[in-house]
Amino acid sequence: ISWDGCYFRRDIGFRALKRLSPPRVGIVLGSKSDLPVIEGAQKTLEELGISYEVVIASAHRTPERVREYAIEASRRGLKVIIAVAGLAAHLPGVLASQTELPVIGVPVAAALGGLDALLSIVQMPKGIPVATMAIGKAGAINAAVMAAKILALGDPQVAERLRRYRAKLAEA
Ligand code: RP5
Repeated sequence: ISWDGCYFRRDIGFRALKRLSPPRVGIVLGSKSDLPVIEGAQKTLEELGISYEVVIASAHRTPERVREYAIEASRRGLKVIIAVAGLAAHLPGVLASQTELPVIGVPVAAALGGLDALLSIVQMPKGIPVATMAIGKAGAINAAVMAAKILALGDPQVAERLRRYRAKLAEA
């Protein structure tokens, strides 16, 4: 499996991503049906000038793909993984168990209002954390902001863009 290039984006049929440099954030979705949840997150990352990729890999339907992605993520230059899933949402935890990168989990409301996914993601055993966001679109946007905050620790440009982003929120 090659994770580089446009293969998965073409597969998804998603609009062209602003990706001038190698991705620093990897957004992994448990299903194509999760795509609408991350639109705001994508816009936020673009506004903050953070390169990202979108990949579909399911902890249950394509576990080998998830494993390969987690194992290769750091070597490929990714700094943060955002994992988005609904129902028995094992994806963020399974990724976190196989990479040293920080994993941010976003529960999707596919059933039970998303409470099932929230609890699946947040209740990690000690030693393997997943930074768990709110359910749905707001959580996905916050995942993008959280990823930016992590990157900002070593990137003054991202820190400055985040400062402006927050000023804009206050203004609004
Ligand atoms: C999860 O189950 C996905 O993350 C999605 O939120 C939910 C439903 O998936 P589909 O049946 O729509 O593929 O794996």
